[in-house]
Amino acid sequence: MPNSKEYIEFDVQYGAHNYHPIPVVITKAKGVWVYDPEGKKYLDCLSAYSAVNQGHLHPKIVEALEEQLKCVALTSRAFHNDRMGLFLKHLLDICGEGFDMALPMNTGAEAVETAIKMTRKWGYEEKGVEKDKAEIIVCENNFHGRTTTIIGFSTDPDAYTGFGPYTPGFKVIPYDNIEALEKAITPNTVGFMVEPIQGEAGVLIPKGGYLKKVREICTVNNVLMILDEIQTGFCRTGKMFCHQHDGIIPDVMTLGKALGGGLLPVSAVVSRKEIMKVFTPGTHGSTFGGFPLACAVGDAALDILVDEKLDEKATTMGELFLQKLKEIKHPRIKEVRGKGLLIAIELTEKARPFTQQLIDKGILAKETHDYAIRFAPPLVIKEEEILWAVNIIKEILGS
Ligand code: IF1
Repeated sequence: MPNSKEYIEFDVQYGAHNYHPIPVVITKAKGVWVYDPEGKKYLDCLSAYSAVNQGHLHPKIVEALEEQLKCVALTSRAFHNDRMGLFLKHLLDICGEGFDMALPMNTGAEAVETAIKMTRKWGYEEKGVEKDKAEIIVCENNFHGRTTTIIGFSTDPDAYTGFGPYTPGFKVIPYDNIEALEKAITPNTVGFMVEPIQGEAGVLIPKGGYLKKVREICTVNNVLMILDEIQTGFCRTGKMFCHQHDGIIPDVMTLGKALGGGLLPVSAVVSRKEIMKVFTPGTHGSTFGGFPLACAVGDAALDILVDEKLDEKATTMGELFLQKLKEIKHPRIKEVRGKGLLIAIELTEKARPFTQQLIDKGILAKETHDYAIRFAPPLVIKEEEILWAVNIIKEILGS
């Protein structure tokens, strides 16, 4: 059996170098713990970027997958299947008021692309914007995926350099800046797409009331408010969806990651019929979108969030984690911030060495943009596991 070093060599030799992974090889996982080939265990504080909110290999989600495998896995949308419609109803029921139609896709980026296409077509057919003049506003330091259109409106040079020419029709404004949004809106603006908390940017939380004001401005200007909850959704921030902290309802939501229960890529766009009706047969699709296996896993993934009250757990465990981290007064810590179990420590120095020290002591966390380290464990984490992690962080910072 190869060892970690050899597995890494295989990756380097045969895989494109589009990542610089932390030098840990994961060969087994269960709940909040992952294991390397040498048997070392780590507390997973990344959760595959919030795609494992329910914990690794949750038995009920695995069982749902195994049961569906006895029936049918993939039909394509050329035909109906007995899982998709009921799964989408389940998802819409969980999304609550303001959402009565969904379009299933696979990755988050596909959901974002779907939302962009829907918003543009709605702009032309319903708002009356002149053909090919639709504008969508996005924010600096956004992360919405890696397709050519999406990276075209990224402000991260690593994400966009060398991939031009870019898709036109996007405006970039500062995050958490209402005046900038008001100024950027023109008669051709069809949508404003924003993350309720900017995850990749380092867990940037807007000032209170930001989303409420965005909602008002979008309503007054007949601009679709598109919230990308691919990372903040499904209980990560202590509510089923992050925007619920602000008591507002967006026009469109993109969803993904934890919708797949840590097993499969399952994403979706949710909105209202009068917007989603712009999609007519043949105008959009994908081979796997809404396939029975994904719907079975998605149903179970949603059930776990509700049955295990993972919104409440993310709230209580997140408050504990945040409070304990804030108590660590240390010159190397510039700021500790977070909502629910989406937490970041911003250091006064480069974070990668700190990340390595965490790994040496059995905590898998990842730095984001040099100085911040994100802590986003599965929402099933227990109090004693959080306290164990905090003690290790204290040990390292104390050193
Ligand atoms: C990578 C970041 C996180 C997302 C939001 C859409 C997508 C993502 C808010 C696209 C995906 C992933 C992608 C992965 C690393 C990770 C990431 F660092 F890239 F930015 F989580 F913060 N909207 N985020 O966070 O979903 O197509 O990946 O399913 O590309 O390196 P996807």
